[in-house]
Amino acid sequence: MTPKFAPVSESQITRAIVGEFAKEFESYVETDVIIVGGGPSGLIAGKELASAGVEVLIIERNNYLGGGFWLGGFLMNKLTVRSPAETILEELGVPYKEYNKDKDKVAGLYVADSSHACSKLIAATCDAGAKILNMVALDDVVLHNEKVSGVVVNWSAVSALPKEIACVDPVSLESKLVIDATGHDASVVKKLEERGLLKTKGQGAMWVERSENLVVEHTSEFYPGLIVTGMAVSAAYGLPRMGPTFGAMLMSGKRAAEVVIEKLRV
Ligand code: 48F
Repeated sequence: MTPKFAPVSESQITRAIVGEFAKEFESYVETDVIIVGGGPSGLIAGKELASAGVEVLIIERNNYLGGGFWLGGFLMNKLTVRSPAETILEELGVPYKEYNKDKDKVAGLYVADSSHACSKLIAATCDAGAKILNMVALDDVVLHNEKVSGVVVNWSAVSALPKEIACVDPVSLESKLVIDATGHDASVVKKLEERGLLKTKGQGAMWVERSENLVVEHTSEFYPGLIVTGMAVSAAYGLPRMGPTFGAMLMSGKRAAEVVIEKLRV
């Protein structure tokens, strides 16, 4: 049988979008935590925080969430994690298998379908209650008394245009804490470096065996009010890169959420 759709007009659809967006946006103009970057580390930090009852807004410059998690590497949609990070795939309900250890004499290397893993992670973050503002790019930080207290943002489309064509002032969103989850760019950290407030070391060369532990260990408050997670940790502290394996991204996101929860308690 052909379905009979509800009788709704064009203007009612527009009002529903504008009204609901404006209401939600207004409620997140001041929030507990803003996460800049919706890749694996930012998403899992958002999921953990929202599950713990923290108000959290994720800002993502693309229209899609997931960052580098959509592909394992080299345009191939199989991703890897090293033990013990398969426990997070388990938690998310992502099917995975141990890589052929007999042939390659390797133990504790797991492979999953990246589309499946990324969709499950996005869904878990949204289900937990994190709010998403996509197509929005970081323009600057809000800095009060030498503490990061929010972000300045603009629509990605505006940020991408030359200033002489799109001379549009951004807006500010305030939060108790900000997480830089922008990956290799460490975009939030760089805004502080541009002002001479800190010095980053820049990402080190590839060394997977060292990098994953170091990234999780160094997930911390890098500047008052600003926590770094994922590859932003590597860029901030000058740690080796790890290439196409994602265990440390997931574990660093969880660690970032723990750091935030400890700080919010104080
Ligand atoms: O790059 P990305 O996936 O960062 P991550 O969570 O994970 C890194 C891995 O994907 C991989 C790796 C290790 O496995 O080397 O690269 O650290 O996700 C970063 C997200 O931040 C967004 C960007 O579009 C992406 O979705 N982003 C970056 N800069 C900005 C931003 C910005 N200025 N404003 C808003 N979003």
